[in-house]
Parts: sequence; C-alpha cells; structure tokens
Amino acid sequence: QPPLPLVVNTWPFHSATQAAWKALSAGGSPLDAVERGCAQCEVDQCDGTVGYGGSPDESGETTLDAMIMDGNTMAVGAVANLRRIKNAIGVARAVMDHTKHTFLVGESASLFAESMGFVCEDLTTNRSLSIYSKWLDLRCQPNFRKNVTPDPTKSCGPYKPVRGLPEEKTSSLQKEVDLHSHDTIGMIAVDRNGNVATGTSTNGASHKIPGRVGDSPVIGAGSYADSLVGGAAATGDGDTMMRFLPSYQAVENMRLGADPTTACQKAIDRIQKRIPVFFGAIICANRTGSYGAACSKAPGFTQFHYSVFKPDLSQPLEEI
Ligand code: SD4
Repeated sequence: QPPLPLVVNTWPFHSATQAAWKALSAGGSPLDAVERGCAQCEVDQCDGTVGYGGSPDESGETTLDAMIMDGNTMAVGAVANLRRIKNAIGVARAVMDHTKHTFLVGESASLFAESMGFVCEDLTTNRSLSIYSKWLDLRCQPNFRKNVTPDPTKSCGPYKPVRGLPEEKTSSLQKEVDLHSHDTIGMIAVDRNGNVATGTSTNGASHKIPGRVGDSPVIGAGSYADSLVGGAAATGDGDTMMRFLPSYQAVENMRLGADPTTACQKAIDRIQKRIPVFFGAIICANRTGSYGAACSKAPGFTQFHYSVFKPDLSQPLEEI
C-alpha cells in the first residue's frame, strides 16, 4: 500500500481524523480535509478544548482561535479571539479564500464571519459555566461576572493574574492549570500527490485573560505547511510554545533532512533547553507520507497520543 494519502492529528480525536480522511479519500483537497476534520472537532467539542462551551476566560466567555495553511500556495487564513461563532476553522478558511488578508482578530473577526453568513450564537454551555464558577470559587475572584457573587467569607487577598508569575511564585494550583488546561486539534493532511495542508482549532487556555491569543492560530507556531517538504502542528502551552515557532522549526528540520520524528524532537528540545518545564507536543508528516511526533517532558505528562489515517487502515490508528 502506498503511504499516501495521509491524515495525522493531535490527540485521539478519531472523529476528526475520520472526517478528514473521508474528504481526502473522496478526492477532496488537503485543505478541505483539514477544514472538515477540524470542523468535526468543533462540533464534537473534542475534549472540551475545541469549539464552543470550553475553556472559559476570566470573564466566563469562550473564544476561539484557528488557522489553516495551504502548503502549495503558502496561503493562510487565521482567526483569533473569535467570539460567538462556533465554526472557527471555517472562518479561517473564509479569511483565506475570500479576503486578501491573512489574520483577523476579536470582535472584528466575528463581524467578518457574520458578513460571510456564519451563524452568530452564544458559545456558553452549562459545562463552561460550571468550569467558570468553580474557578471563581477557587480563585476567589472579585465580581468578574455580574451574576456571580463572590463569597465574602473567603479572604483571598488582591487579585493576581493566573498567568505571568515568575516560576518560583507559581502556585501548585497554577501549575495544575498550566499543565492540564491545554489541548487543541492540530491536523496535517497530505494527498496522494504530496500536497500538504495543515490547520488548528482550539478554545485556547482556560481562565485566560480576555484578549489572550495562544499559539494555535499563529503561523509557524500552531501549524505550518510547505508542500515542498511537509507539515507540522503543535499542541500545548501556547504562551510558551509560540515564542519558538515550533511548527515552522519542525518543517525546517525536515527540509534539512531530518525524518519527521527527529524533526519534532529537535523542535521540542529547542524549547525545553530554555524553558525546562512546559507542556507541549508536535506532530509532523513529510510529503512522501512518513510521520512522527514528540512531546516535552513535563510532570504528569509522559506520553502524547495522536491519531493517524492512511491507506492500509480501516479506522484511525492511535499512535503514542
Ligand atoms: C493554547 N495551544 O491556546 C493552545 C491550547 C492547546 O495547542 O493545546 N493548543 O495555548
């Protein structure tokens, strides 16, 4: 069996892998496959970390980040801090297909989406409300949301942002939040001619300060595609990872001759050398259908699971 076409995505989000595979094996472009696959995760609310109803920010709102990249034309569409629109990867695709721009953010991105016919709806669910109110309790925040009354019997001291504290002052609660509040779908699709597309979709980090944008929609951080070489996508602590453009690094490592697994490992090592404790993983595939992954060494995180579909399979394969 030839190794192509190929779909690889972060985490065991098999419904997404399957949706992308269906598009690709029906003759769809890698871009279509990535869009369908990530959109499936947005509908399924994969892990609560993709799509609506997850990762509420400090004001309780869920906002979405997404990007899609065409490794043939090097075109990108990206959106960040998208509000009230569920199909973030669809809006990213619309930015790419229907504008001369690359990256739209915030309220203006939502207005663009509405103008393109995307449905405007509340992204809050009972689940996101409950995550939010537990966090308020835990953090003892002052009145971030008008209908939530802080408990006056708890004395919490002055408000400190969850992020941005020096490592030594990081509480165990914050470490817990940092290590386990990140997941995202990152996907690579390669068609039988070696054309590559990549994309990501996420609701970002839980309890982020409103306006925070993670790595996922940032080109070269969340994902990167070049059909001359291959593609890569990342997941993890975006605030750390985005500073190193690991997806770009991984693709460049492959360009210099590294196999996909080594390319991922080198990109991770490069971060870990400077930031010893962080949580992140990268997947890679080259244009001939080899693929691999690597993850950081972080407390409580030793294995990274990802999902693959290729011609010799009848269902997605879970790789570690
Ligand atoms: C973020 N990186 O916003 C995202 C969450 C995630 O990679 O895992 N994605 O930090």
